[in-house]
Amino acid sequence: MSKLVEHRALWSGLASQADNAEIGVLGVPFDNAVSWRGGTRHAPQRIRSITPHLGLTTEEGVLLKIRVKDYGDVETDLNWERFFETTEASAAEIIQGRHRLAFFLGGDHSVGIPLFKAFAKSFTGPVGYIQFDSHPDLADNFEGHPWSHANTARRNLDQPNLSPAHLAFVGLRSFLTEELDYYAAHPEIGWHTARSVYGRGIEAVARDVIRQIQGVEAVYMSLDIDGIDPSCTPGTGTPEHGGPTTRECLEFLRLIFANLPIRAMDIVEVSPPLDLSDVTSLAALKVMYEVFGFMQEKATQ
Ligand SMILES: [Mn+2]
Repeated sequence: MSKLVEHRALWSGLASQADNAEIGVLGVPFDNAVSWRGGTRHAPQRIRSITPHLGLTTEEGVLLKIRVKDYGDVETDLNWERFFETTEASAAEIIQGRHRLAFFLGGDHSVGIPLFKAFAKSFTGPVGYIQFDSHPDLADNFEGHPWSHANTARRNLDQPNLSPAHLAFVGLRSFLTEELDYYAAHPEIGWHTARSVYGRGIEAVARDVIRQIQGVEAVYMSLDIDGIDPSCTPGTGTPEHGGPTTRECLEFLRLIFANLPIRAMDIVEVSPPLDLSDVTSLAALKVMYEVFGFMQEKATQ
């Protein structure tokens, strides 16, 4: 096989069937929980379809050698509750497997509920949860549902080993009154608005998050693509202007991965039908490949 052809494979040729591959990937193609515009169920396949066209290096020129075991997608199911149960069970297997990092691709943000549930149950000690998002998703009920994509962080707090003191948000700029009330009652939550990122710089914010989330066994990192400014990631159902750039998101993740025990990450709310020239799927992939590089760096330390 010539060098040129080697790259033209899933995950740029990093795909592996090894049970101890460093990264385990699972797609969760579900968008029944969106409040407005959907399409995120197409994201896992769209994102995978681009990977054969990408090179094998990080932005710093590190050649990626890490192995990626792709478990495919959770099978769709018209029964929402059963779908969440299947998602939780599939995620648990990956988190409890021999991978260093479980990587989940949504789907709307509601899929984060069963994913985090599987995560929290996989550890006996306290866990941390970081959400890079324009919205805090702290509503107890949204449009009559406790499981919508506006309830994710609130449902995650139902897990006994996640406390508000180990929950941090970055990029916030859109709120429900109920969410502001919840934060007022729980000021120990890390609450970093988009404006604070702009004013203080992403590094200062990342350092705060690292300082806050200490003493936990493992951390789950959730990236809602609408946390990034829609000038970078327009293909999403509820874009919010005035957010951090993809650059700032990458700088944030670089520090977080270097300093916290991140064991799972998701990217949610990418909607290929609402996208332009695949730039949003490409942003998700940029983030993934850089994260692969961070994990590779950690492995060699
Ligand atoms: Mn959001």
